Amino acid sequence: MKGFEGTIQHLGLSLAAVCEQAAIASADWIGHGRKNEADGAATEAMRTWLNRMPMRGTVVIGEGELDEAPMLYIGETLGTGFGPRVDIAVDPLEGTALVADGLDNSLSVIALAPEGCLLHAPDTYMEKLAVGPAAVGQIDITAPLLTNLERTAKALGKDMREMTVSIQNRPRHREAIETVRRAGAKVALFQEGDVSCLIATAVPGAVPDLFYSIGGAPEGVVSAAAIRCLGGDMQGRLKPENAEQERRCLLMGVRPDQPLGLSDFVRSNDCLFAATGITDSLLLSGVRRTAAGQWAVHTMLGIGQGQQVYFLKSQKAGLKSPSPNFARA
Ligand code: VTB
Repeated sequence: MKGFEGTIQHLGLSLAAVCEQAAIASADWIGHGRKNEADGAATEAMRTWLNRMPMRGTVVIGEGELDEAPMLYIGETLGTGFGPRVDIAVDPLEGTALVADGLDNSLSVIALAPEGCLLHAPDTYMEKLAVGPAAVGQIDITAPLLTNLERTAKALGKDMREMTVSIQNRPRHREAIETVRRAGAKVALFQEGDVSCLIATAVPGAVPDLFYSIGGAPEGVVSAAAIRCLGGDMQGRLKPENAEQERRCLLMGVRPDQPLGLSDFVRSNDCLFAATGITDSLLLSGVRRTAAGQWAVHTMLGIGQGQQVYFLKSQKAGLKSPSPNFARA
């Protein structure tokens, strides 16, 4: 943790506000079949509002590399230039296809930690396993899924038939799905958006007891910050698909297949996590227009130090998001 000055907890509420603005900006695009426009609106709003925060931030997980010239590229510096030095991981629109198709489970998400404390994850797949606070220390990504399921059930004091495992509905997970069902437990399949499903394992009252899936590595780091704030547990392993991706893993200092724990993803308790629902999900309600013409938004804010987690319902005027331009369709 080099060059870190001051604490970051006081940035919590403004971080939540950044997510809210990104979610509101993309909400006009729900159901219009235009992934890029929805993503662009969320990204632009997130960047504008992050730049107003009193911090010296660097994007370590973003929308791409500098040479691809996206907004919120890896290495971009953000904030007013005064305040703590922080690493920023963003996913302005988690579930672009969901928003384009008007489906549930999309979020706007950010994680923040002191400089040098967030894993620089390459844009490859990652195998992920997560549980809530009652099963901390019970998961092992190198062990068979069945072992993880049995140990989690024991820690939760649940019968196998009461256990639910959240898994993304993909052919690559066929064996995992069969393993869980053969063991007598339930599988809650989801189509897209592993961040909300993974985090839900650590939220009291939410359905999944265990999360297992191979999904995006950047999403894994963002999710880990939330799990850290919630006091749950998570492990992962990068799953590069070719030699070029393997090279990128090594460049970022992570051996492919090296088991990663919560403190590898987020190397400090002093982290922040914020997510605002765009469409409804297990975690949060989506953005709504109120009768008074305001925006009603639902945001989760996690403050790692002290493991404080808030679910905030706010009403705001919001940025005027650009109306969908159907002429360009
Ligand atoms: C994963 C997951 C994301 O997209 O990246 C997934 O982490 C992509 O999976 O949450 P496929 O390559 O199998 O489509 C999301 O579900 C949504 O961005």
